[in-house]
Amino acid sequence: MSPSDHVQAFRGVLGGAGVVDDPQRLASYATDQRQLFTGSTLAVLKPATTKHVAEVVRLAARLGVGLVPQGGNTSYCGGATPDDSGRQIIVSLERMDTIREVDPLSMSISVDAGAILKNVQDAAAAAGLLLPLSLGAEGSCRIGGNIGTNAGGLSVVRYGMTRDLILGIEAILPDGTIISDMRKLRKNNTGYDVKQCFVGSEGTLGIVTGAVLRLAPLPTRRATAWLTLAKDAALAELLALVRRESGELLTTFEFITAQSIALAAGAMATPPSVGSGPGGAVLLEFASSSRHLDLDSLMESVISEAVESGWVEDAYLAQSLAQRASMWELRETIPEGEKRSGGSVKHDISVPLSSIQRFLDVAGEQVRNYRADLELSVYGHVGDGNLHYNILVPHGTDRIEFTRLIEGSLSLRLYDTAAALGGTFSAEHGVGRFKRHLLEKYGDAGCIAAMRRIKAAFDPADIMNAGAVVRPFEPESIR
Ligand code: FAD
Ligand code: 2HG
Ligand code: ZN
Repeated sequence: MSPSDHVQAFRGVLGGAGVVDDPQRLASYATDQRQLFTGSTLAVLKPATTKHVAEVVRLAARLGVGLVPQGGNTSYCGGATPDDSGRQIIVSLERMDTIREVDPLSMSISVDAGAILKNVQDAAAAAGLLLPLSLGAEGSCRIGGNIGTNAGGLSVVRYGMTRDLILGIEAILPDGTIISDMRKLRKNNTGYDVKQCFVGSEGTLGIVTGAVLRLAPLPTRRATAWLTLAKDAALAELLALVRRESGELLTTFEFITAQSIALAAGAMATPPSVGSGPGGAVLLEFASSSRHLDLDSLMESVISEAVESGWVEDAYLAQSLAQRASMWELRETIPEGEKRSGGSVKHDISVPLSSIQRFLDVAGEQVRNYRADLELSVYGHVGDGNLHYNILVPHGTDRIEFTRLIEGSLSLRLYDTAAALGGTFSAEHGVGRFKRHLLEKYGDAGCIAAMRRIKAAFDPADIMNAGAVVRPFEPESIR
């Protein structure tokens, strides 16, 4: 069968509306979000139901065609992008975006995997509940992609990552078998936790078509503060202080350096009312659904203790929703600010909290030694030990060439430092196609062997997102 016969066969399953093969429309689907790589796809398949997905997968298995699941295509490591072989087809879940059910008493929401994260948050909020997953791409990323990458975001310090929010799953295995475990149970110790296999698997084990997510009480009160830090402020110690005093009320502790603040401010329509201290800044938020807690006065007490410690120079407590929104916008606009400045080489590292300062010191020296004029944009979810340690592309330099150069040299030194401190080269963005060699270099050999066995057990014919995360399956390598 020729490639165009393949497309025709999929059209037979999905109808005309379910298959896009106009080359002009394919380009954006076949290019990763950071525009580092464009793969090749014969078509984009857009199933509208779970049954459709199962039929597509069965047909692909029969024809020997590879599939690449795609949600919002906002991920950072090329996991949603096909390779350049021309033998893979993208399956976009964008037509499967129904909110199936909100159950306020079970505190759960059941959705199609193509539902946009923001729409799921809104549906939960309409029922007085919170979907505690929040990230800058929430207006376009989709639940299947969040599950695929085990997305983190801006409130992990309190609620955990996507993995912590999954109660049930519906998914199609690479032979077309439907897993239909959309239960809302918190407790269900009945063998292997199959749904968790899909979390963070980046489309390599099957296609997620639905999920049940855990909800939390919707905060009715928030206290949001912007702390400007003194030079050499002890970040981990400051976080420990805040944690000790605020306990479970702490939802956000985001660290931002002056350079990142300047980049974001430059990309905002209205200039922010807050800025940086010599040691950067922290966006801090407490939230509660209780009407009886006085979060503002708790925040004020925590801040004054932090100021006394000498780590915090100044603090601004948001006095209105508009002020809070402006602080959040400043944080969330950093990736856009980097893009507008010409782009950056990203390092999504994580180290134990006790080693954050050491990482910053050693990495700073490594960058200076490599090339003294390089500029950094460093920020991140320090509450989770996660730093975005990004190196700005110098003005007038080709972004792709610079990225290749840095990733083959300086990046490895930075990852070595993170690894030596017990950290990782990818805290939240995954492995995808771009970081597979890093998993091979830094991953535990036993874990990688286990991953290959899991991949081979789920997908012996290597249909699902071949080439992402782990090396293509070689039978002898798993014996
Ligand atoms: P895609 O990019 O479409 O896919 C991601 C992976 O999941 C791919 O490997 C794909 O094959 C697989 N996949 C997609 N759908 C399915 C499915 N239905 N079944 C099986 N596999 C599937 N990430 C964070 O963790 N924290 C952040 O704070 C954060 N902030 C961001 C801010 C911005 C501005 C941007 C652009 C991105 C940010 N990201 C962040 C990265 C990204 O938004 C997340 O990784 C998100 O979870 C990806 O969702 P998506 O729908 O776009 O997935
Ligand atoms: C964030 O935290 C995202 O804003 C994006 O994870 C990080 O662009 C980046 O480096
Ligand atoms: Zn992040």
